[in-house]
Amino acid sequence: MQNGKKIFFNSDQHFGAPTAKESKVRERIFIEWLEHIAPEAEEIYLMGDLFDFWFDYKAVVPKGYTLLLGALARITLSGIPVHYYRGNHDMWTFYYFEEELGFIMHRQPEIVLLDGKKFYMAHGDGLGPGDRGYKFIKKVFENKINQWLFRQLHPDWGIPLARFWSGRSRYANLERESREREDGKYDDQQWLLNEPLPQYALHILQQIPDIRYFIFGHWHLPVALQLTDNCSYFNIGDWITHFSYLTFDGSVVEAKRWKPDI
Ligand SMILES: [Mn+2]
Repeated sequence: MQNGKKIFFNSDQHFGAPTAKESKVRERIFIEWLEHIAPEAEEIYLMGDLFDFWFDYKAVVPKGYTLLLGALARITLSGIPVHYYRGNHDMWTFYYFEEELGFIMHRQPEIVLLDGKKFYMAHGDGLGPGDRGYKFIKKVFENKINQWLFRQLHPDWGIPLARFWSGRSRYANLERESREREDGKYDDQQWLLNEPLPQYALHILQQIPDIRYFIFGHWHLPVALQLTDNCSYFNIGDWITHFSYLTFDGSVVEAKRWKPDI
């Protein structure tokens, strides 16, 4: 990497949750992080679910996030490319992030070369075996007619409805995660490897053996697994409880934590 700069990866901030007031605290911490890393950032990859819910209405922007959006726009204006892999909570970003914030949008998993090394990058939702329920709902949410129907709802009704829905899935996930943590599953490498995303990565790796790194968001647990001698797997984690992120300096990917001063 030129002049000792790094590529930064961050994901699953879920801003707006659980309440606007509580989210603001995390937004402030994220802005501090952005400003701290900017001088050494070659590029920034945001791997999805920046917002707990986002919808691009034609003439209305979801209220809030003013300082955050300004800080992100300032980053892209300063010439640092910000890549965005759309998440499942903000799959209804159509133009706003691109046009207003200057993000480079990615809507599908992609293989990219970073400093000559092959990275497989995706938010991670709906990949790997199982989770048929979500895969069905994703089709419903991606349907253009359904999106048009949702747009007809006044945002004062539509946004709280979507937040309620999103909150329910979040609490279900939190409950499952705390059970898995208590059962010690997160210390069990074999258990982690058998989860859908690592299984998906192993499957892709069989077809494309020269991938060096898999980088995913979505699963809100910071995970680092060695898939083979030459290939590593990372879940970034989240910006809710872990404040975790990754850096790549051209030779190694490192998992890090930001120590918020709450
Ligand atoms: Mn998420």
